[in-house]
Amino acid sequence: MKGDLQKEEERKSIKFLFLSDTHFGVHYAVKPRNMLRHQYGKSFFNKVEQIFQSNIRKNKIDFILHGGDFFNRSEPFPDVVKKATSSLLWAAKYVPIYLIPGNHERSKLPIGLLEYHENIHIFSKPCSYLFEKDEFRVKIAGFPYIRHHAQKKIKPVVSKAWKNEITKFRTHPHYSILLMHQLVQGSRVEHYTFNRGHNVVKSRDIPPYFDLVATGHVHRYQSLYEDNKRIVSSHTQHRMSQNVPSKTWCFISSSKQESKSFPNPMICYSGSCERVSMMERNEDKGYIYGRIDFNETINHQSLKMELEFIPQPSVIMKYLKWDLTIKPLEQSMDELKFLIQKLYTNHSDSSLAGIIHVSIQNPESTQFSEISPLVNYAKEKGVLLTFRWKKKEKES
Ligand SMILES: [Mn+2]
Repeated sequence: MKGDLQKEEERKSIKFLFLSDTHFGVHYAVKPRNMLRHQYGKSFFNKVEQIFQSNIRKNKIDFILHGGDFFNRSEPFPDVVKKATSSLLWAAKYVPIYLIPGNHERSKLPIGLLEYHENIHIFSKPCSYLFEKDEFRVKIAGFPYIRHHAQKKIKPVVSKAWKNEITKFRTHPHYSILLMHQLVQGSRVEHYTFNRGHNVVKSRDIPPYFDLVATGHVHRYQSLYEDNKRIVSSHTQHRMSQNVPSKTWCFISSSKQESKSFPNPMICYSGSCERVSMMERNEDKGYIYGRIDFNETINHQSLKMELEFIPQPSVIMKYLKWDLTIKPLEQSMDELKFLIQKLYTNHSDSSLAGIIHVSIQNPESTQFSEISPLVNYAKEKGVLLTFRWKKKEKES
């Protein structure tokens, strides 16, 4: 009987994809000499194409956020622009895309007339756009990469982005996202935390009227927030939900759920979609899938948001250090051959089986001719192998 009187309100949702640092054109040669490196470069395009397709077709997302460094260079080759924009154009047929020009684009995005596409929104100046569905309004504010003194400039730039509304807002938004491409204090890469510097932005300088900050620049996925004056960065917690009215976040892992509440917005780095350099060899790569849930009447108390980092298969990278004063060359070469064979066997298709970089310390009299047969052997097995000689350090 009660069910008849109290009609259950229908739950609705807005779903989005957040990705960043696609670095189109990196390791990609227009006239390739090394086919393995070229394959590696090509995989950046294929990966994003797949992410777009599965999220638009299967997940039925409503919009896409790109956190910058779309291209690897400020003046990409026409071939690179063509390949990258064809994915972008395909996605823009279905959903709006919001993009930040990053540092690699020198804060400007060279996509020509695409800038005028009705579904492609580039933050070439600090401004905000409105996304609306089922009367639910999401405000997306953003600004191009601040090249110098970001720490000092961030406050006025963010407030300008918030006020400069490109799409006119009739009333207040229900959810607000800040999209940017900056270093935030406390963000981490392996063995390093960004803490000080005129370009390191403080999270407390981002106003609490934002519910979420989606940022690019740091290539490692992580969620960042200030908890009791301590900055926490986590790259292992992949799922979290936000109770929007109470500003409480719940981190969900298979074994436990942990709730935290903090006044300033959570800062999220999706990281790069593929390993751009050796430095990223131990990082998970992927993108973020977000979902905002609300009631039919859009009652603020019922607002919930869920974020999930979705790891993607990425190229296997190995970094080796050879100190020939410790281990003889022959033994190191045998071990390397074994590793190449292992990568080859574990690999399922005909694409790149892995990348190995060897740094040779104290090479003494070792010549490249001694190790060059290994380069060819690796090539046959689909492994991209590179060497670097490190001269003996001067004794002080
Ligand atoms: Mn980048």
